[in-house]
Amino acid sequence: MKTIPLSNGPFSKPTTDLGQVKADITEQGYGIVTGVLSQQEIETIRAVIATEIEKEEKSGDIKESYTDRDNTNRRLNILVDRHECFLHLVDHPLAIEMASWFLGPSYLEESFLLHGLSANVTYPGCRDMGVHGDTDNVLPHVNVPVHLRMIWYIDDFDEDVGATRVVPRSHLFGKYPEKDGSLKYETVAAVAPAGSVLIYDGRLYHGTGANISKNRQRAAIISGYIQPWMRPLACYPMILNPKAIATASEQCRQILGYGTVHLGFDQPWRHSTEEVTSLTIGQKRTINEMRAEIRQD
Ligand SMILES: O=C(O)CCC(=O)C(=O)O
Ligand SMILES: [Fe+2]
Repeated sequence: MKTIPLSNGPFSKPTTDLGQVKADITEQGYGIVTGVLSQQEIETIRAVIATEIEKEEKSGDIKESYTDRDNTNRRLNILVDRHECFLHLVDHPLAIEMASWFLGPSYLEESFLLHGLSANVTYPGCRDMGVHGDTDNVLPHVNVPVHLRMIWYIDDFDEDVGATRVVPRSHLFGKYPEKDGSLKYETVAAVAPAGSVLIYDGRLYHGTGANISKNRQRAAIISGYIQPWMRPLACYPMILNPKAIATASEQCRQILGYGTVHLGFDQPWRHSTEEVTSLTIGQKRTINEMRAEIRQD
């Protein structure tokens, strides 16, 4: 088997400097921001994850993921329905700043969309996930950035506990990795303390590391943001409990897909329930403002 060696370093290092993180994402495909979540936020999320996993284990309704090699990890989806702490990650100021920067302006000013929001918890013995690109779920490889990923570290991520592994600069390889195992890629571990966020271009080759620790778990919350003209992994207005987002900001609801510009051609969702339609957001500008933008004469 052929192994593709790492590109020349130095590689992205954890930092609080968002200018540096943006430069790292552009050049290396990923950057790491430290000190984003407070101790309180980390503990709340960790406790909610533990309770939710326990519930699923008791009910026997455990969601397996085809992307993992075995079931020594736990994945949780539909997080927004489970606890409000996850709603705060959707429109967290860091997510808004980075997604706005990465994705640029949107057609008719509709905000970018949430492409996924899930938890991945690995335990000792969990094998690595294998190198992949996240955007290959949604569209053919494109040579522009259209998908920003964020991994929120709920525990300390180090080599032993299976920190996410990345192939620096692979966002520029121009194709996704082979899925037949014929090529192997050297990777580096994105090591950083709990409360940090790994932010990467959806084209970056990466994957969960193997958890070879004796007795430590490693919890991650994984989110993604895409252009509103792309199709997210989930149609949140159809699967979320409207009560769970009753307090969400307008921007948060738009990110979750309640904007009626792209989903409805600016028509109200006339056949949804009143509870759902009351959460939708239409075009924010007047017709004349929009006309003025495209015709100056
Ligand atoms: O948990 C991780 O470290 C990464 C998981 C991942 O890459 C994925 O679920 O696509
Ligand atoms: Fe991934």
